[in-house]
Amino acid sequence: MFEKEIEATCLEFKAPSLQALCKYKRNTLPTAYFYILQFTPQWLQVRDGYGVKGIVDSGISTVPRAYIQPPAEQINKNNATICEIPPIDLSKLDGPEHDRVVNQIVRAAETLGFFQVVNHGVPIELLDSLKQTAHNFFGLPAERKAVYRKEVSPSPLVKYGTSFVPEKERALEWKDYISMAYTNDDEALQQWPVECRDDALQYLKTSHQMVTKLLEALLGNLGVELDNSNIDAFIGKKMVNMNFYPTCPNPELTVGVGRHSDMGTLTILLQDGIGGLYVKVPEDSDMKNKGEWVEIPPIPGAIVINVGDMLQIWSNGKYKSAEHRVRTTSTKSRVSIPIFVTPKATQKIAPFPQVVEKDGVARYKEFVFADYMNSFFGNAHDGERKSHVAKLPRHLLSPNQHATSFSLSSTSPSL
Ligand SMILES: O=C(O)CCC(=O)C(=O)O
Repeated sequence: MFEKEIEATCLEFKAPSLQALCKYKRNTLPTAYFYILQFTPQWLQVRDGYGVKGIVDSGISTVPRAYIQPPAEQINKNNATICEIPPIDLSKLDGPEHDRVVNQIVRAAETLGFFQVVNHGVPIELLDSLKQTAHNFFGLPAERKAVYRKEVSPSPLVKYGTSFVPEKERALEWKDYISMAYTNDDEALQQWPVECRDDALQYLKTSHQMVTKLLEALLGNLGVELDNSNIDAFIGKKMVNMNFYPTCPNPELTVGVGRHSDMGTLTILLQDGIGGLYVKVPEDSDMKNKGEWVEIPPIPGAIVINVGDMLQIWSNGKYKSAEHRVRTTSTKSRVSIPIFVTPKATQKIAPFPQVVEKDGVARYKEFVFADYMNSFFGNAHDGERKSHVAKLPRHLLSPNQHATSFSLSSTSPSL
């Protein structure tokens, strides 16, 4: 593949072959391919701020080779079943049905790790407005979006890009995104793109109570009480993304997002009506269709919630941070707007002692969240379950090994 480009790149670096280029640049093959990709006119266009949307708008009739996934990663729409789990009504948490709703939340986290919620407290008009805002942002001229490219963004909080880690991926994802990290209201209002900031900030703020209630339920079930003194250990950082999946001439060959699990505590996801979000039923779940991909159907007014790797680790594997991926379509562009809720970078993470005590074994070793994040963003979406990075070989574990050493403290006393 890329014969001409390989030749041009090798020439540029005065290397006689691709293998020699890898050796010379001390690169792995995917990184070498990334260099090569940079020489293709289409990639230059994507990189310069046009995004995948730019190449679609230019009128292509087949996907460029760089976006063709290996057969194992291609998504066969006909094989997937729809997830039939009804949405959970969060307004009932405040009434006599509180315990039943908590059980629904816990059961969903323990089985698929994905569920949908309604009556969640985020205004429906805001959800509609967010989707329109995402379309408006990605519809801007390339030069207005390009100012937020990682290399040139005026703010460390804002990043506009394409795919996940293009320099590490053998095949690119069919997606553009804008990512806005939250520090405080003032910085968000000053630094987030003016076209998205009001809706994105409102979304973040109006979803806070829902996040707290969900966590109270999930942590309470593990014997951990959520209060002001420990809340930052779980949700100390938040980031709002807007994802844009342009129409694709060959949806069967591409992915919008490749399979991955989310690294944080919880993800709050607004999807539009197009569909295409698939979740793999965890192999260690007690659902009957283990290992199968199920589609999370769009439900008007609902928000999708999923368990992240940290919650899986704190729960010692009880709650599932499930692999998921997104298919592309040829008919309509799709938007989704996730809020990634994570601990602070300095947070120490390990299974809760009370859970370890019950289980008789700690399934994960302690680490600092920043190290996990670095590994997450340093790897392509290739299906490797990142929570396994922290998994201890069983023979190294003695019962209750971590039961006494874990605390919800940060490595930095000032946090
Ligand atoms: O677009 C979606 O439905 C999911 C997005 C996603 O998985 C991500 O942004 O990590």
